[in-house]
Amino acid sequence: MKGRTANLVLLVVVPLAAVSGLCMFVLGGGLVWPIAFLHGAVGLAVVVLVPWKSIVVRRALRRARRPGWVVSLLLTATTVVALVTGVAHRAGALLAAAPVTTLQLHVAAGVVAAILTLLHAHRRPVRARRADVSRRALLRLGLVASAAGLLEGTARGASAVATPSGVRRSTGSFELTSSSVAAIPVTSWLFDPVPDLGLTSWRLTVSSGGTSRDWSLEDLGEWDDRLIAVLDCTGGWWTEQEWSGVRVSRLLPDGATGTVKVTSATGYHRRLPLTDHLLLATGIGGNALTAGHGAPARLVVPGRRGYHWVKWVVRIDLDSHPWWVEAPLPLQ
Ligand code: HEM
Ligand code: HEM
Ligand SMILES: Nc1nc2c(c(=O)[nH]1)N[C@H]1C(S)=C(S)[C@@H](COP(=O)(O)O)O[C@H]1N2
Ligand SMILES: [Mo]
Repeated sequence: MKGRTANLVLLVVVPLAAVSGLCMFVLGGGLVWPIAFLHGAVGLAVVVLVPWKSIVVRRALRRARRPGWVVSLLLTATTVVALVTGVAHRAGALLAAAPVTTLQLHVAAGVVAAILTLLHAHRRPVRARRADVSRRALLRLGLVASAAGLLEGTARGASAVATPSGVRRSTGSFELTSSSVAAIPVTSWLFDPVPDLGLTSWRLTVSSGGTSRDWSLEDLGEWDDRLIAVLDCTGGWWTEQEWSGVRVSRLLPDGATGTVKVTSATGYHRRLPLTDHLLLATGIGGNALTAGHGAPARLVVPGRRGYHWVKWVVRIDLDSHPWWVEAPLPLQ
């Protein structure tokens, strides 16, 4: 393979790593493992390409510095951070209690690396030629893909041996080492701070079909629905807890269908189909929720990643909009 082919392959590989990584977040569970395998293989393909890419870099370093070298430098740094943190997370270095987990650092570095790859390729354009799709070139590409798949398979095999079964989910998340409620990190998707909500003045507004009703925390105390469900944060950890509160369907007209937009006091919101077994939780593990974990009430969405589990809920709107009218991932 020539240096320019390595550049072209990297142009596909780094953005594809970011896209597949984000797909894992959106899928949330179940059949996520093929995407996880693809993601790991595509990420590790960057390592496989190092010998060829280093020819390009060495050639460039022999020449005078060109505008755009800062982008090249930052791209190299963020790619290395994404690779090291990806492998470290896989090896079990979770850092669940730290201000940022290994995987959060990984995602941040990965997103920036994908953007910088496009910028760098714009600054150092490489045009595809007909010879790039020759039989030999495709054979080499196949070898790179096989080597990457083999690396990912080995990494998976090694972590399956090193990790007791059941600790890792198909999303790649690890179970928190303690199952006590106190050990659950207080997490925000991006920037949401814990709001200061009074328990007695708090009201939940539920609207459907032009009518709306307010519920106080005391009103909701009429029910004690319980649900054991796994909170799986995209920070790379999960925990199974017993959540208590009221099933969302109880607050809606009988036989309601469609989707609900669930809104937090902070403005954070998610839209979910009523076919999900939504619980509006006021308690966890037999105790009232703490402010950090969403008091007075937070959503529990079995089978979906943590970013759907809206905390500090103040509004639920039922309508017939499809669930996908909102961004696939929150922007707040
Ligand atoms: C992980 C991805 C990548 C990393 C870490 C990376 C890193 C680098 C570095 C450090 C240099 C030398 C410094 C410089 O010229 O500014 C360089 C040069 C270069 N890169 Fe990349 N690069 C990546 C992906 C790409 C892609 C996707 C393309 C284009 C499709 C590309 C095309 C080039 C070209 C044409 C040169 C200059 C070669 C020369 O001047 O002879 N690179 N890259
Ligand atoms: C939007 C950005 C990204 C997201 C959301 C993301 C997400 C993830 C997740 C969830 C894992 C754990 C998978 C598992 O344990 O099964 C992971 C691992 C990994 N990621 Fe990413 N990632 C992103 C970007 C990147 C990029 C850009 C690269 C490469 C430059 C990369 C390379 C890796 C590697 C090498 C692993 C470890 C695979 C292994 O050990 O087998 N990721 N990533
Ligand atoms: N309002 C609001 N709710 C939110 C978030 C947020 O940032 N704002 N973060 C979500 C994310 S990413 C996760 S993993 C869970 C974390 O719940 P915990 O803090 O109880 O662990 O809350 C979710 N609910
Ligand atoms: Mo999360």
